[in-house]
Amino acid sequence: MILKRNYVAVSTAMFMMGTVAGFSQSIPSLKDAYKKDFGIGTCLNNAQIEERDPATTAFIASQFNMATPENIMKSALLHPKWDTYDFTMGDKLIEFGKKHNIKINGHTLIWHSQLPSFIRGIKSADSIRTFFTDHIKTVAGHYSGKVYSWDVVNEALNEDGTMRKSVFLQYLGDDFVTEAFRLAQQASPKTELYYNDYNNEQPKKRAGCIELVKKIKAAGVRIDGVGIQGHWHVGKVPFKDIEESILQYAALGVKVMFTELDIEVLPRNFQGADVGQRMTANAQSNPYPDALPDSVQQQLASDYENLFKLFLKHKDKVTRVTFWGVNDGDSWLNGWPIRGRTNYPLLFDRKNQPKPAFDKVIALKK
Ligand code: 9MR
Repeated sequence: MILKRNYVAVSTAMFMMGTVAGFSQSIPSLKDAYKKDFGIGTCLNNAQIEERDPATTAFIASQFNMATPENIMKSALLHPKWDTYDFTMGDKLIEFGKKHNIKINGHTLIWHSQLPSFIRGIKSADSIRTFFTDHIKTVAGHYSGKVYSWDVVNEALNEDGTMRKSVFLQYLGDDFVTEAFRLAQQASPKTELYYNDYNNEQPKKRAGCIELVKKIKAAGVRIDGVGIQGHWHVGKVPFKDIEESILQYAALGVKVMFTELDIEVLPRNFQGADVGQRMTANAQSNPYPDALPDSVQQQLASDYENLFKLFLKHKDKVTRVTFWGVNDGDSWLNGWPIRGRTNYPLLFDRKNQPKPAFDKVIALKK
């Protein structure tokens, strides 16, 4: 499979012929360009894991050396009933990784969202503890030696750095984070273990995150890294906070990674990735249904360029950069916080063609 950059040629007929149209030039590989610096990852959805489109599979294998399941390893999907686990899709992902030389980051063992529906009926601490313990032991045990790493706990913090009021906090108290790492370590001793959150480059949330890491370590439990999700906004990427966070997390002796990178280009009145938050559509909420205006495209390119400059500056501390989607068409941001928008947050367009942002990121390595 030869991966080519397409230059749209003269006639619509030729355009319709896709890769045959016009002339073409090879697309450089992100993972190869950055192979001495840090891993380059993407999240993967069901169609991609099942290799429904061979060209997409080849494209993924050419660009990425790490992957995170976008949804299939969340507890609602892996653990649909109290005593039933379904590893079908997760096992397919493991095979995908082996076949294409892609390391898998399990996502995620303990998260307040996308929980199995039976959790809502549970009203006792004992039962929540049984669920929590069995889930981690069974899932981390099943994938022990198969996944490279786990996001053990996801999004346990509020914006002010306090602990989020989740079902786990409510019934198990704030030691649940340490306990999750302890159980994961027992079930999967050779797997790297991470805490993952959004906005944890912001000073208050970062302070809470630092306390969590210290607490886990003080209990003699292993934590290998902190994931900063990196759901940012065009023209407003918080470079200073990001750099400060890389330094402060690394000073704790943990790896730092950017785990769900995308840059929002559409109007939104809040920052972050709280899936519970929604906005109402209005006449201005989907301003670019056909194409991204050049000025925004250039700002996006410059933001990505500056981000990767920063990642490279701290490549001794940053171990992975994972995009939350292969191309703009895959991104969850087309459906959140308003459904049915046309978003452009990634490096590849809807046809897997490189955008100016990709060219800037590659140019840093030339
Ligand atoms: O991209 C995921 C989307 O398909 C799901 O509908 C959503 C549901 O909760 O989760 C999205 O992924 C989230 C990730 O697992 C954790 N951080 C925030 C991500 C974006 O919401």
